[in-house]
Amino acid sequence: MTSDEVDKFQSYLHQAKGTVSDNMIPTPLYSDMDNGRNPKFNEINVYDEFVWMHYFAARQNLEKGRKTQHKDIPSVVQADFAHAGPAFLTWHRAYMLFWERALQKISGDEDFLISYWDWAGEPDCTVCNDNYVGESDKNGHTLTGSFSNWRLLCHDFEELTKEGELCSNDRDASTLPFVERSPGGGCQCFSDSENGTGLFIDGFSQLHNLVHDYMNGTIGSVPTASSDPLFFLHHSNVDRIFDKWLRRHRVSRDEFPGKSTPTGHSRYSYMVPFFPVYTNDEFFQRSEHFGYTYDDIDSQG
Ligand SMILES: [Cu+2]
Repeated sequence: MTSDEVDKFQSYLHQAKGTVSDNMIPTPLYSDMDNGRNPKFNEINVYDEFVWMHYFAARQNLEKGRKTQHKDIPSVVQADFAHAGPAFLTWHRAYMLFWERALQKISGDEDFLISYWDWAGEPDCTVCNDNYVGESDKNGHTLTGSFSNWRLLCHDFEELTKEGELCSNDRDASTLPFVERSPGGGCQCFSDSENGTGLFIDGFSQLHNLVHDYMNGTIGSVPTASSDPLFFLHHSNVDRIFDKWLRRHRVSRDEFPGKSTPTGHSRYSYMVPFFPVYTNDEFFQRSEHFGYTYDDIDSQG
């Protein structure tokens, strides 16, 4: 990134954090709104709206054994619409495009594009400095630089899920923890088991997971990950690799699996919770279809 691009990246993120979104988020679950008769929603800033969407897609949306008032709906599956299945790639692509569009809109800069951090062969988090996304403070794991006072939503998502409650932004912001990161510290990068992050699935998206886990902090746990701005530089690179793969193997959208997938991950599933709605296969196409490309990519990948 040129210094001008870095300045824009930082300043647009701050604008997003300081701009109220046109959308609202629910504070309790639908069932706690008298099944819709007593709607409860909160305003949210544009940045946190995206944090919340990532959390919401990954929470256990349909809990096992959860009672439903509709006897004809026996849904008792746990669903992560965005991870641990083929929709991982398409969901995150849609998410990044929605996010990029949102930043273009609030900044008025229609030419703004998200940059990627190509971590292949990197010795450490080379973008973890004040020019980009801050480094970890010497006194702890919190960040230096312009994101040092950023706080995260949904840090207590586990307790909330156990209680059958939804994470929302209805708490006093000053009580929320700061975004943390400590690259390389406490890394269990070569663990292949479920370790509470929900990121590990044998043989699947391992490189992507290792980067999350290596950062040792907010970005290492799915429901909070995108509170760290590094998330977007990382996922832009994941999208770049996805695009190279689509080109190199001449993959067509018809090849997106239609059966035997986890809930939300089949070809014609709508990606939750985006609106307007899109199916997975619509985003299983080369990036040029969506009007963008990468600087080191050609028709062969
Ligand atoms: Cu994710």
